[in-house]
Amino acid sequence: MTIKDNYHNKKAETAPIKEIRELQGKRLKETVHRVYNSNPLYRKLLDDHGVKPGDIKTAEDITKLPMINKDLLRESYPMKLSCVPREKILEMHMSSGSTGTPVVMPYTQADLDQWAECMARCYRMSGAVPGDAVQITPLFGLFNGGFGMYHGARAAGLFIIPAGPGNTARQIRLAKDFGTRALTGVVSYGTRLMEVMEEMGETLPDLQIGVFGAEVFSESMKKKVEAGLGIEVFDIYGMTESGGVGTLGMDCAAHDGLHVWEDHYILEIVDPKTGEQVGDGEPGELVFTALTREALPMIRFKTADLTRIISREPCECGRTHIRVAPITGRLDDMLIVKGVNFFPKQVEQTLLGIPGVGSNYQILVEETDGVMDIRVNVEAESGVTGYMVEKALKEALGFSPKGDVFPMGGLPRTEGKAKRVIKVEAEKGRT
Ligand code: DLL
Repeated sequence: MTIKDNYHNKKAETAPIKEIRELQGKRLKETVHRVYNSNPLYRKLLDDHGVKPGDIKTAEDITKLPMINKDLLRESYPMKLSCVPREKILEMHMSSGSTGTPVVMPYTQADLDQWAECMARCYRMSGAVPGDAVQITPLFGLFNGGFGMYHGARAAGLFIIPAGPGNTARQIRLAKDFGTRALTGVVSYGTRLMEVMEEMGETLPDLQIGVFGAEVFSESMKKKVEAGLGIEVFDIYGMTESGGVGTLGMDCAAHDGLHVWEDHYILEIVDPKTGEQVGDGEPGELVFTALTREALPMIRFKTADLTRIISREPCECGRTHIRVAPITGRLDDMLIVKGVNFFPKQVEQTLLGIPGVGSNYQILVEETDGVMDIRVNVEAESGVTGYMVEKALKEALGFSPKGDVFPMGGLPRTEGKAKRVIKVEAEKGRT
C-alpha cells in the first residue's frame, strides 16, 4: 500500500486514541441526557434499567446502559423513538425489514451532515478525489444506499453519476462514456456488472475503485469482483439504524479490517446471549452507540451482525480508529444442519473455490419437524457437476448437502440485495 494523504477530515481520522476516548465520553454524556429528556420511551428504558443520565461520565460508563434491538424500533414505528420535533426532520429512510414492520430512520440537517461526513471519509479512503466520476448504483429511495452515497459524494466533491440500479448495459456505457473511476453498489451488483461486461465484450479501463457493501462479502467473492472488473474493492458497512451506508466505516487500502468511525460511534463486540463484552479477537455481535445523531440516536443497538475486533492500534494508513473483521454473517442467518453450525458466507467461499463455478447461487433451506436440511443451487460452466459441488461442500462443512448446477444465467437476479438463503416448503416423499 502506498500511504497517500487521502483523508476527508485528517484531524478526526488520525486523532490520538486518548483524545477520541475523551470525545466519546463527552458525546455519550450529551446524547444520554438528550434522549432521556426528549423521548418518553427512552426515559422509560433508562428508568427501568435503573440508570440516570448523571451516571454516565466517561465512554467506559457505556456498560451501565441498557441494550436495545430491532424489536424496540419496530414497536415504535413509525417515529415514536424520535428525539426531535417534526419540523426538524428533513429526510427519512427505511429498511424493508425481513420480518414485517420496517425500521425507520429520520434525519435532521445535522444528521444529514454527519452521514455525509462519514461517507465522504469512506470515499476519500478509497482513493477517490475531486474530478473522479463516481457511479452510484444502489436504489435512490427508502433504501439508504443510493442517497447515502450521494450525500457523501457531495461532501467529498466528486463528480456524481446517480445511475441507480438496473439496466446494466446502459450502466456500462455510462461508465465508459463518462470515465467512471469509482463504482458503488451492493455486492451482488458487482457480479452482475461483470457478467454483462463479459457478454458485451466490454472493458472499463478508467474504472479503478469499487465500493461495495450491504451484503456479506466472502474473500473469494471480493477477489472475483476485483479480477472481473479490474478494480480494487472496498467493503463498506452501515445500516438503517446507524444512519445509513458508510456511517460504521470501511476498510482502507491496507485491507486489514474495517475502520469504524469512533468519534461518531462507540463500538462493542458482545456475546449475543449474555450481552457481555468479549475480548479483542473473539467473535461476537456488533453493538453500537451513536454519539452524534440528532433525530434518533441509537443507544447500545444490538445489530445481530457478527464480527471481531482486529486491532486497536493505529493503521499503516495513519487512521487511528478501531478495526473490525468483515462481517461474517447475521445471527439470524446462521444455519444448523446435521449438528453443524455455519453461515452462508462459508458456502459462498467453498463454491467459489470450484473452478468454473459462477458467482450466483442459492441456499434452499427446508425445515421438517424442526430438522433443517439444505440444497445448494449454483450457476456454473459446463463440465461442473452436482457431484463436484456436493464433494466440495462436504469437505468444507462436514456433511453433504444436495448440489444442483444451473447454466450461467439460469438462476434469478435481484436488483437490490441478493436473496441467497431461501426457505422452502418440504416436499413430501422427496429423497
Ligand atoms: O445495507 C446499508 C448499506 C448500503 C451498506 C449500501 C453498504 C452499501 P440496511 O438495508 O439497513 O442498510 O441493511 C443493514 O446489511 O446489518 C448487515 O447485516 C448488512 N450489511 C451492510 N453492509 C455490510 C457489509 C444497508 N459491508 C444490514 N458486509 C447490516 C456485510 C453488510 N453485511
